[in-house]
Amino acid sequence: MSRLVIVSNRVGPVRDAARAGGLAVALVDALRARGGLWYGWSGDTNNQSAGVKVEQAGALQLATADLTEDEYDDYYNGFANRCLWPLFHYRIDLTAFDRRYYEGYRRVNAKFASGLFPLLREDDTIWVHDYHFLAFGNELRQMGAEQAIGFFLHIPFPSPEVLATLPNHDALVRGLFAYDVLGFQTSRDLERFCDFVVREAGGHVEGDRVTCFGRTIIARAFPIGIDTDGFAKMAADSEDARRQYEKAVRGLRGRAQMIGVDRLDYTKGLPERFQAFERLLDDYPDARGELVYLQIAPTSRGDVQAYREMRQELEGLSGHINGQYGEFDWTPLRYINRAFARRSLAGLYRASKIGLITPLRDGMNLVAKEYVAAQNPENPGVLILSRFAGAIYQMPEAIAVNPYDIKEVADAIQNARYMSLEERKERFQALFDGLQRDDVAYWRDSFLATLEHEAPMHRNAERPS
Ligand code: ADQ
Repeated sequence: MSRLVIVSNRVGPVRDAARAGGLAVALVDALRARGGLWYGWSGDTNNQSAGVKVEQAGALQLATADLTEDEYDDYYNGFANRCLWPLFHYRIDLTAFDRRYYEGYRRVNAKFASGLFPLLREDDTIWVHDYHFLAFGNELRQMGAEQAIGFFLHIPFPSPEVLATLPNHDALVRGLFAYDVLGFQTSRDLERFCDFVVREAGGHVEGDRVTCFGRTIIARAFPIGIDTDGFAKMAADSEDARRQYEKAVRGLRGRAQMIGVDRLDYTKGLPERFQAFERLLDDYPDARGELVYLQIAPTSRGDVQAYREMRQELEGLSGHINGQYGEFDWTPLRYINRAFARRSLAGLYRASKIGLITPLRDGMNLVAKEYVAAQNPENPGVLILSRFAGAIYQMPEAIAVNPYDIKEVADAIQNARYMSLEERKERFQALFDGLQRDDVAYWRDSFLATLEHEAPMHRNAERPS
């Protein structure tokens, strides 16, 4: 079996199991099983070029490189997080169309590719992740890399009209054709990509073979999953989860809890969610004193302006709701601005009768899946899920809502509060079965099987005999 090389903006966490999410664990498992290399940014900025640092972590190697301050500003904060992230989530209003950012992005993709190139072996399989590295494969090819290279996009692929607002969209899409396999979260993302290729770039599509710019590649949807059995077991059996569960239930004193867990990000629809909760308390007075909404949202990307503004807005809204509706013995909204260990989260999910996950746009959303996996099958909670999260395609038994429609979300919460045990169990079982079938190992293995077994045959067939 060939060596696996994973490329992503951040490496790991590899050693810290409490912090590592299902995705990191699944990738580390694959790297360990076959001996592999994980390559990306060290997380540090440094103006003296230190090159690539390689360290051994058991059976796998970690290779990291620093960014300079300018690279950090232009590539990471600039093009990745102030341009691609908002644009791919349909927030043209927040997108900074600054050519300097794009230049920085190209430079960093090239720098990282030239850092990896000398470490590569002839028969490596290379798997590149996410929007930070759209141009990485093309840079490697320019250096002469002939290995199988796949790419997976964790965020949505936007519609052609939205993507076309980006000045350098043609070069970015052209760069994607350097990969052998492109993976998207949902069939809708895949459709939008194909639409772009056909309408804007004059390419054509036959099944999952997409031809453009003189190359044919495989493009397919590979919806990402979680370690369903592991998460369910952790929620039910781990000491930390149980302790957190018991603490939460004690604190609730017979009240029901509704939970939301998100990175603090404008794509997650948090202000709208707070407003929907307020609307619930307005329209359904029986919820007052009876329901506690716990929102966990640790700060992310705090040095980008839009994130700081949203944080202020949320503090204002939560203060308003608690001031308006709170009683001396009931705080309606608990808004906590920090990350929790995964085990504690599992206990909190299990202690919550409702999971409220209403992003305005989301590639997949793993929190929705974790919430379901953590439930007690004998008395499961209800998932309310945005119709704009990729997860909705795999989780049709959730209550689907339009996160912009505050009244609809308020009604869905009320509906969830009174859902019968029988209906809750039915929905839970269907959701859980789906999560068990399409878990993170399935996602990883199906992507790699396509890259390693289908793409080479297809590349050979393309070569003139
Ligand atoms: P994210 O936007 O980060 O990921 P999501 O999938 O919801 O979104 O969460 C990723 C992980 O972060 C989950 O495992 C979750 O438990 C953890 N997390 C979130 N908030 C936390 C908190 N307060 N404390 C501790 N852990 C927390 C991107 C895309 C998603 C896509 C994933 C994976 O934006 O759409 O699902 O990648 O492909």
